[in-house]
Amino acid sequence: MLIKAIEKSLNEQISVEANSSQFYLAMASWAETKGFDGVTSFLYKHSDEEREHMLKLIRYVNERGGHAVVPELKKPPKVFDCLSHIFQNLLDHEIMVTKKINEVVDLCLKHKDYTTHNFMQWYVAEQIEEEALARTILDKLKLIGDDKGGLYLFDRDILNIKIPNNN
Ligand code: OFO
Repeated sequence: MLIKAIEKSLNEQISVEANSSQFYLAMASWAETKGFDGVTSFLYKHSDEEREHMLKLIRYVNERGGHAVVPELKKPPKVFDCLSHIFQNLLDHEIMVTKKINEVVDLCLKHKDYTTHNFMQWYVAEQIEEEALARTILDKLKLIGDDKGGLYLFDRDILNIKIPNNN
């Protein structure tokens, strides 16, 4: 059985994951309108992964006797300046997500909920990889700058990058 404080913080995390999915969906839609096919497909997949993260939490909360709440979604931005802007946003967002996950983990320790603590380790590991991937992509984009040929190749090569999924 989940204690109320843990249930509340897991429900907040459900909202974070749902809004991550929504944010990346908006990025994917922008990239699609600009003809970046590789980036579009990467971001649609990333958005799907975040929805999976949300679902995993929903199932866990309900299995442990709590009630997972399907959250309201914030309206994400419609327009982005460029690909670097997208991936800087993505990295900043993932850093915020990591902070939120760490808060859940802290609370688990405070309340000695070792089962949820164990469950959350999947998210802790996932965040390390997601942040590292976003940093690698941003570094590549910084090297490319405004070079159109470089951006074309980047858009093609990103199709080969696997989004972390510790399943
Ligand atoms: Fe990348 O955020 Fe989910 O956990």
